[in-house]
Amino acid sequence: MISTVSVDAEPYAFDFDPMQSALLIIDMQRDFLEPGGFGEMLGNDISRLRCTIEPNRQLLAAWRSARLKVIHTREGHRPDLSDLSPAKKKRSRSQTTIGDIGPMGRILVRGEPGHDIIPELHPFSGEPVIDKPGKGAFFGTDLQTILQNCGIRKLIVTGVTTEVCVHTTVREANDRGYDCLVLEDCVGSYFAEFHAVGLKMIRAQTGIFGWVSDSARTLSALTRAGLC
Ligand code: C5J
Repeated sequence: MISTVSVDAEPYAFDFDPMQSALLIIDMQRDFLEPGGFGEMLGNDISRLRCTIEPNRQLLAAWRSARLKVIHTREGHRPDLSDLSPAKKKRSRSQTTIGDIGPMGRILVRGEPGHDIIPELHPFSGEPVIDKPGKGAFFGTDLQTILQNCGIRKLIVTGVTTEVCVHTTVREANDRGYDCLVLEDCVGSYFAEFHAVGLKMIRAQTGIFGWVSDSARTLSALTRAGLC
């Protein structure tokens, strides 16, 4: 029985008990990542997010084959938009905004094609999917209840975007007592400088928000531990 996996990371090794840890994949949704989606419609360079798909796919395959816990999140709102605050609606100021008809259905509305997770990383049945109305995965969701009930203490965090939903979630997790490892090739931003600084902020001051590593070092730690 493996008790600890040790991942080479910054600012120092991230050690985790695989039975008390979960892979948390943030918002790998079609509207953010796919050609013709809302993200691209706003003029963003989606290749900066799409480069995270393959490392996430490999990590997810290893995680599943080791039978470890995976949790997915999606940012989005109820079809009647009753969980969309006026402030969030106002701040998404482009001509086409949350709830409007976009290239892949109503933008960031649950059940619409663009709100779905990309096929490469689509959840398997039995894997929890957290529908979140905000940037952080803890706000307005039952994520904390699920983590507590499953005995999860540490999170390996991937997804998009580095400085928005990934960062907010890591900060929320940090304040709730969870240790977070963020994998730099598995998180992405439309803005290169925000990605770089976002990661730097996480590992600064001996890991003020957590640890940073990458998929290769994580996979090699799983292999060393005999988990893949
Ligand atoms: C996420 C966003 N998922 N950038 N959303 O980061 O609005």
